[in-house]
Amino acid sequence: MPDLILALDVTEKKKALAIAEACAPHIDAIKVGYPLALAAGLSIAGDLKKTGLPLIADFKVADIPNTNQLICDQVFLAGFSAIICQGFCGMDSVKACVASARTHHGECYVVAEMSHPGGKEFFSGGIAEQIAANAVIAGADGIIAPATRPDRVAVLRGFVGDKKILSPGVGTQGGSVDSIAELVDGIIVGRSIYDAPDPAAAAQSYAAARRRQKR
Ligand code: O7E
Repeated sequence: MPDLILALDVTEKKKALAIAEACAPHIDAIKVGYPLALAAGLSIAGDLKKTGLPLIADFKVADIPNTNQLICDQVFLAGFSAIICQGFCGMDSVKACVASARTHHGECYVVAEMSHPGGKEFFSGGIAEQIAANAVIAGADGIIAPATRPDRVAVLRGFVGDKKILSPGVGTQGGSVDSIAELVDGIIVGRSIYDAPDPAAAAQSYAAARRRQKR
């Protein structure tokens, strides 16, 4: 059964914390990206830690190795348990993120292919496959692959073996739990939970949907 990960892209700190607290019993981790971190500061990790859930920093780190390591160190020191980086900057840049994750006993995930329509423009033609293979060689914990294209996730699974695949794009972007749950280790859902009239009920229903799947 894949984890259910809430993408908490809410820019009001009070609202974000209320949604996190209400959804916590139904989810396995919280992903924080630029929208919330820029609005509330990195210290939001300390506030969200009260939920007891792992916190994934989705800063899609994409720089030279030294800068990547400095960014990741700050993220882990703030209390996050995982970092997401881009793979297209090359193996050395990914390795720097992995090294920081190891130093801080955290995890590192590499974006292999993105879920939006434009994600097909530059990640196609074998690039995503190469990024996925590099993520494995670099020692990353897994990759990010699109729930909007289960066929592509199945292909990328062949490159990462038992490494984890976390998959965004379920709900608002058109992906479904039914078509992706058996292929991945984590399903990332944002707007379909935090914009729902009752976010906790929405989280509960996504949790139940992925429970019906075998993996
Ligand atoms: O569409 P939503 O509202 O369910 O949100 C999806 C979240 O996943 C959102 O935070 C977005 O930034 C992120 N995401 C994608 O939607 N597509 C991708 O290809 C990659 C990500 C992402 O999270 O990358 C790192 C995991």
